Amino acid sequence: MAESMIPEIPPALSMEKPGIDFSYVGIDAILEQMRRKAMKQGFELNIMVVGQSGLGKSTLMNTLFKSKVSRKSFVGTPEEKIPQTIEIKSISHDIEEKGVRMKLTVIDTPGFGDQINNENCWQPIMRFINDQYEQYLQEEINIDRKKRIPDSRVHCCIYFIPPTGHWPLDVEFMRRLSKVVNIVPVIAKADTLTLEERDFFKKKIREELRANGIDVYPQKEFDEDPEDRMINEKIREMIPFAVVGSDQEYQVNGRRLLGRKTKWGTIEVENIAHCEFAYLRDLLIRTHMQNIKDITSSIHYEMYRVRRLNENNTQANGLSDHHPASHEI
Ligand SMILES: Nc1nc2c(ncn2[C@@H]2O[C@H](COP(=O)(O)OP(=O)(O)OP(=O)(O)O)[C@@H](O)[C@H]2O)c(=O)[nH]1
Ligand SMILES: [Mg+2]
Repeated sequence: MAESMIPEIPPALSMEKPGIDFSYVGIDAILEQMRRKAMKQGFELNIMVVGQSGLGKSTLMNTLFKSKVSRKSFVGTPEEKIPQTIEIKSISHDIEEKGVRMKLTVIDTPGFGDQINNENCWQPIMRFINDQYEQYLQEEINIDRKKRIPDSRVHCCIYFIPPTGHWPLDVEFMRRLSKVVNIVPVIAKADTLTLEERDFFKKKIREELRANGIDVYPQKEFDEDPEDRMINEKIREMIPFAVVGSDQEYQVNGRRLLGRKTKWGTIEVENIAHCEFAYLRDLLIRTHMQNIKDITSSIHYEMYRVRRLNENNTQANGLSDHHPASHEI
């Protein structure tokens, strides 16, 4: 009876196999185990879009869903006009490719800049980001802790800079955001700039980010080794990505592609000769997804957790009666 429960030794592990290499330990088999575990669990990535009103945040979000990332799984009505965003809204798509599952969530936020007083326009967004950390924290400290905590933390925030030049408000917003979340700045509606203007503006923004101590993703201090540094240095030289968004498909030379049709031709959104949307998408989804999530977890979330712990200690010592909101920085 008991014997029948012993699993059969697969041929690869059988000692009787002729010509077996006894010096081979088989540590590399861990890779296959990790791969199987990851395939079973799937991946989650939460991206937020932030910026002034009318810069094309919702459009770019749709571009991402409709681009090569998930064109297969896209179901929707392409002709619908995107309305102005009036509340923070999360939209998720399940994507599957070669057996790997991924849940891509985009958090669309209402643009600011419409109000007469835009002073504290970052508050609802900062609150949302911190609320997700708080939810995760509560799940973590729960005695009946779930085997797998649902992760709604914002892994990355795409910050839209107007092509017409940015406001002091944008600098202040990015400065605050960069302390709690990974931010990737983009120049919105880059089709409205000439190539020279684009290059000049990109350089100017990089200088200004540096001058204001705004550390955007990929942050230099988190480069893991020289190889990492080399790759990330190239990205840092390209930031901010000059993007163009569209949810309309056109037929160009027999190919269907996402683009913006003008009198002079079609701007192909996914063509790197036309704009840098594909670089942004590849950074987020193809090359740096795991790293973006690791930094969220080990740096941004960890900082939030420590802050909350300190708040609790202060309260426990009766030093303050301040409610642990942790919302504002
Ligand atoms: N030229 C150009 N127009 C764009 C681009 N992306 C979006 N638009 C247009 O800009 C307008 C506003 O786009 P939305 O995507 O609604 O902008 P939003 O940032 O979500 O606006 P709010 O929801 O008000 O914050 C629409 O008419 C879009 O067609 C772009 O890359 N280039
Ligand atoms: Mg919108």
